[in-house]
Amino acid sequence: MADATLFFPKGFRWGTATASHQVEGGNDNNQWSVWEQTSGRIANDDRCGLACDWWANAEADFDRMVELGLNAHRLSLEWSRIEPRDGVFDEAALERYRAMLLGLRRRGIEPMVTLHHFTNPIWLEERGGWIEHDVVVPRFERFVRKVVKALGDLCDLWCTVNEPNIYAVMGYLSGGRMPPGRGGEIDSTLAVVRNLLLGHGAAYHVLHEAQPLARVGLAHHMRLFQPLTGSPLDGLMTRVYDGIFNNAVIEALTRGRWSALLRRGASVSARGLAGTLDWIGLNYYSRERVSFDRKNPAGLYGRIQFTPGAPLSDFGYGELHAEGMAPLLRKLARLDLPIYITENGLPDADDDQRPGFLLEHLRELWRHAQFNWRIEGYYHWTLVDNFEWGEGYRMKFGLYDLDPRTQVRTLRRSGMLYRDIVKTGAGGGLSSDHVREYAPQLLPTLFPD
Ligand code: IFM
Repeated sequence: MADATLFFPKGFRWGTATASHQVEGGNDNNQWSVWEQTSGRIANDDRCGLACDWWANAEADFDRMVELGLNAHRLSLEWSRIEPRDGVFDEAALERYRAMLLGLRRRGIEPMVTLHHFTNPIWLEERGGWIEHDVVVPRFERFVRKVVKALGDLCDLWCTVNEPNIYAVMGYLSGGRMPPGRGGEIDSTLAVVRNLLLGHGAAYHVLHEAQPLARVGLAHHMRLFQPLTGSPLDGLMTRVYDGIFNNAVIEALTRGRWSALLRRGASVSARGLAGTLDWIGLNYYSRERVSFDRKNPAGLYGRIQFTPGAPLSDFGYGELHAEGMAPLLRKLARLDLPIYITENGLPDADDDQRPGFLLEHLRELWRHAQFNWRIEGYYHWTLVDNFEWGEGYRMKFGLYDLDPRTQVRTLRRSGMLYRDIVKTGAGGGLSSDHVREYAPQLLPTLFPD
C-alpha cells in the first residue's frame, strides 16, 4: 500500500464538543432535571447527576484536551444557571463561565460557545418553552444580551442554537423521547423550529451589535436521506424529508424564507433571517433510508430506517456511513460560508468501531477540503462519555471512557488516534501509518496503491 499523509491546513480547528447539561452535573433548574425524575423515561432509569463534574472541575478535562493537542472546544451555557428566574441573573454563574472560557484560552483552546443546546429553565418551560414566539424570543434575546456583555471579551465564536430540527422533532413529534414528551403535533413542531430560528436571528443581531466582528452560526443536524427502493414514491418521500429536515433551516437562514411546510401556521415572517449566518455547522451522524408509507400520516406518509444489513453503532444509534457527509457538505459549500463540523461521533463502548469511524470521516473531510470548500474545523462528539439524554449513560460517545460513579477517565485507543492525527504536521494529518496502527482493514480503501 502507498505510504502517504493527508495534511490539513495550518490553523485547522481540531476540537471536541459538549453541552452544559450533559457534562456539568448538578443542573436542577431546567426541564430535563424534571423529566428525568419519572421512571421509564431514561434508559436504565439513569439520572444526569454529577455527569462529568464540569461545574466543579471542567479544568481537568481541559488539561486532557491539551494532552490530545486540541486547539478548539465547543461548549454550551446553561440558561437555567445564568437566569434561574425570569429576568433574574446569577452573576456567580457567569463568573464560573468566565473562568471556564479563560481556562480554555490559557491552554490555547479557542472556545465556541453554544447559547441553546436543548435545555430551558423551568420557568420558561412552564410558559410553553419554544412554542410561544412572544414569550420565548424576546427572553432569549435578553439572555444573549446579558451573556455577550459578561463573556464577550473571552469569546467571539458563537453557535446560537443546537439542532433546531432534532429538538422540535424529539419533543413534539416523535413522542416521549425528550421533554415535553409530546407526539404527532406537526403544528407545534413547526412552530418550535420557526421560533428557534427566530431566536437565532435575534441572537445574531444582538451579538453583532455588541461585537461587530463576532462570528455567529448555528449547528445544523443533517442526515443523508436516500430512497429505500427505486420506487418513485420512495424517491418523492426522500425529497420531502430532505426538504423538511435538511433544507428548510438553510433556506430560512440564507434567503429569509419559510419553506412550503415550515410556512404552515407561521405568524412571523422569516424575512429578517436572511444573511444571519457567518458560518454554518454540520452535525453529522448517519444516513437514513426513506420509504412511502400510506399508513403513517404523522410521518407525512413516509418512514425512515437504516439500510438493511448496514453496520450500525451501539444500540442501533446510527448507520456508519462516512460517504454520507459528502452530499451534505456539498449543499453547505454552496452557501460560500466557513463550515465547521460541529459534531460527529458514535456510541461505541468497546471502541472497536470508533478508530475506523474517525479515519473514514476525516478522510472524507480532507477530500472535500481539497475542493476548496471552506471547511475550517472538526469538533468530535465527544471528549468524555457523558449523559446522553434519554439514553442516559449507556451510550458512550467519549474519546475517554468515564466511570460515572468514580469519575475516573481512561483514554480509549480512538482518543490516542485522534491525538496522533491532530499532532501530525502543522495543521493535523492522517497518514497510512495511522491506518496501519489503528484500523489496518481500511488500508486498501483509505490509502489505495
Ligand atoms: O449528545 C447529542 C448532542 O447533545 C446533540 N447531538 C447529538 C449528540 C449524540 O446523540
